Amino acid sequence: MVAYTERASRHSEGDLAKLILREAFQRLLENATPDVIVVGAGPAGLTAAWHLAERGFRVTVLERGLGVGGGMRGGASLLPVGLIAEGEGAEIARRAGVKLKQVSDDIYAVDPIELSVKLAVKAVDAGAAILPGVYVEDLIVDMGRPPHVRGVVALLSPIVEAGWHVDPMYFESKAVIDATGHDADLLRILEKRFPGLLRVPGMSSLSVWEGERLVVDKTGEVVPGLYVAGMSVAELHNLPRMGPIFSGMLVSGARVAEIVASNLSSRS
Ligand code: 48F
Repeated sequence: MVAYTERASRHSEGDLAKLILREAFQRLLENATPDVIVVGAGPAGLTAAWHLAERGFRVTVLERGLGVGGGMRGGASLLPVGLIAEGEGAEIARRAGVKLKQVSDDIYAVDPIELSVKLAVKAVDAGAAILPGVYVEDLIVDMGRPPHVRGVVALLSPIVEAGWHVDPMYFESKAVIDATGHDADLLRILEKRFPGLLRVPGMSSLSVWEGERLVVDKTGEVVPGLYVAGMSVAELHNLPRMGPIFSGMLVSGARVAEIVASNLSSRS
């Protein structure tokens, strides 16, 4: 056996704690007031974060879980495969360096874990920060009809799970993207807080190609400052679900990034 001979650092455990605290607070400070907050690190949220960060926007992704990839990680009913149709979604996956295995003339199979982590790597390499274990439970709004969304209110997920009453933290930004998937949490918060403003009827039954097309078509701004991408779009517009085919999620993420970028540039 080879001995591990690396010299022990002169820093005590207390020193290490201070280094961690200083760096963590520095990182939180840098990410509390980004240009764009993306809520949810599923395929739509990660793609949006990547495409916005690539355009030079400061992006913070808040994810209530510990990992990235959202619902995509489980593939097709825990079978380790996701599908991607030829076109813009496949092009986005290729740009992320994901291996696409052609399984028919215009359909590819992908490893959902590879797709999850490579989208996250693209987002992080482009400069986005992904903060795990952060549960968004409310919005910051300028009251009005419609309200103008200026950020989110968040708690650490274990606090929410424990059911404790602890006051939350704020994250402020110029744009917020609801990429929370089937939860459509931010839309449901608006529905509850502003009665009559919008309705979130939930998605419709499965119809793959219709769902893929419409989820991209309906991606966009819901009220000033709040945008929607991925399966939240289907929940808002009662669109068909599509199961473990992820092209529409990637394209919806790219589309919302385009819309946010164009609005922020024209409104600044
Ligand atoms: O569910 P999710 O993967 O949403 P998506 O990006 O993609 C949907 C597909 O995975 C698949 C599908 C395609 O046919 O139907 O399901 O639209 O990712 C949503 C992420 O948001 C997180 C959640 O943990 C998941 O990782 N999330 C949900 N609510 C909150 C949240 C919240 N309130 N605060 C923070 N994160």
